[in-house]
Amino acid sequence: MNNKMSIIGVPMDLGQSRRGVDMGPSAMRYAGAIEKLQELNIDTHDLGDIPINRPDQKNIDNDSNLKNLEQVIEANEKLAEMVDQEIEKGQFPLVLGGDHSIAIGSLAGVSKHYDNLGVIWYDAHGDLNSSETSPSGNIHGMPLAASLGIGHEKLTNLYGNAPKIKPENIVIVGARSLDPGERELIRERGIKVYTMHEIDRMGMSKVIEETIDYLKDRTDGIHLSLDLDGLDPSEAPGVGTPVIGGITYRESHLAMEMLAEAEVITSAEFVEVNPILDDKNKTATVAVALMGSLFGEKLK
Ligand code: HAR
Ligand code: MN
Ligand code: MN
Ligand code: MN
Repeated sequence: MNNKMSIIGVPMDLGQSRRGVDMGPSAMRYAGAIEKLQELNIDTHDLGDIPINRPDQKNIDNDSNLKNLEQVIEANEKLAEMVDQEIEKGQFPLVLGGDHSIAIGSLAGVSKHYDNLGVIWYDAHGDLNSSETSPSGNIHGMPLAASLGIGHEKLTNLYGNAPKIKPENIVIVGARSLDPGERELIRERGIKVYTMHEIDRMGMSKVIEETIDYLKDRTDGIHLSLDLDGLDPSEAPGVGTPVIGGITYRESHLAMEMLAEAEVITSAEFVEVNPILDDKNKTATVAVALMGSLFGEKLK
């Protein structure tokens, strides 16, 4: 793996409706993210947090029903530019969220550098809604769709023309809460999904083995987008939209170790950590432990 890493914090909570996820980057730093990476001899540069402009009142776009659209766009443009620049300098970008709407910016920036960017979407949700299919108007339920070129034009064409990624280069792991429109899209576009059912039946080891095999040949880089709500709420309670029956810490730990061994991940983000809803910063601590595994703790 690239041994030079840039950390970018995105204290964003405008892509959903529960306050506190904007403190996710602080919570992960407090849980020792930077020290963990430095212990692994990774040359780590913490670039701090991207400034987020808050709307001064409740802010729902009239035409599209999207919440905080302008602010989400503005922050994601800054993030995309930063991620793009860091890769240009030869750095591995590690983005700390913030709600999952920030994946729009991460993927927009990363995708500038790859013709066939792969994406592992580790999440209880598909995040494949558009303004038409979204039950909530929350943009954190839309980043994967937006990156595929589906949804509001200002989101799909953010920092470069749509699409940023191709449906056949995506693997979703851990899904257990998919809206009807998301299911349809998965079927229509042939997106590969390992739901909790497959993880139960096959085991995480086989799931990740297949994921790596599937993505390795067809992609020239792989972005890991890890939503902490992919894990079970008993082990990662500090998330805004918990769904029971999730991935265990041990399974996640194994998944990260296997990705580290395969040396396939070229950029990553850890999102949806909400310390206000957490139990003594447990979820950020889990996130930092998983970063350790992903960035080679076992191999050193
Ligand atoms: N699918 C629902 C929606 O679109 C809930 C999405 C919740 N999303 C996240 N990110 N927490 O995965 O509103
Ligand atoms: Mn340095
Ligand atoms: Mn998500
Ligand atoms: Mn989720």
